[in-house]
Amino acid sequence: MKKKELKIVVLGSYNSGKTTTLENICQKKAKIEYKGTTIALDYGNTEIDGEKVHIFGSPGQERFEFMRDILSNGLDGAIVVIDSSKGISNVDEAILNKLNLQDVPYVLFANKQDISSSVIEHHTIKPETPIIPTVATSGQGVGEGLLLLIHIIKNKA
Ligand SMILES: Nc1nc2c(ncn2[C@@H]2O[C@H](COP(=O)(O)OP(=O)(O)O)[C@@H](O)[C@H]2O)c(=O)[nH]1
Ligand SMILES: [Mg+2]
Repeated sequence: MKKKELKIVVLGSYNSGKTTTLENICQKKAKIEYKGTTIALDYGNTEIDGEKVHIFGSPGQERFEFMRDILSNGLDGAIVVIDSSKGISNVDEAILNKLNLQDVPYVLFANKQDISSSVIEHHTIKPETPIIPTVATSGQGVGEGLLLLIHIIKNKA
């Protein structure tokens, strides 16, 4: 089935760089934050190859799992933003397990490469999962990573 619009959700731990990533991708955006931390959602959209891409950013704290579930309803793909200096957290592990079960196309952004370039390895990461080194604050890798995800979504459809 072909759809004209895509829904992508940005997932990951608290402070990994999800909001910054979304801000870098989207020309238009809105965020709901309390003291600089996402408490409900970020939203933005962009157009790629004439196609509208809706991007939802989720809160990363454990207690907001319900919000991640709401935002993940009907998603076409996901970006999991990892803080490379911290590695895979419990929240990341839960997110990856869920995505693997749902068979949702996703890419990992190994973010904060400017402060840590350590390789991310974890048993929940499948060998075929693309890991894109990013610096969300400068935008490095972010656009390419999104294009790759969209490419994977299209090839699956
Ligand atoms: N050094 C560095 N800091 C980053 C990067 N991406 C995000 N940050 C910072 O990390 C903090 C958390 O970012 P934010 O996007 O709010 O994280 P979120 O909780 O996942 O939405 C902010 O101070 C950002 O400026 C990065 O690539 N490198
Ligand atoms: Mg945020």
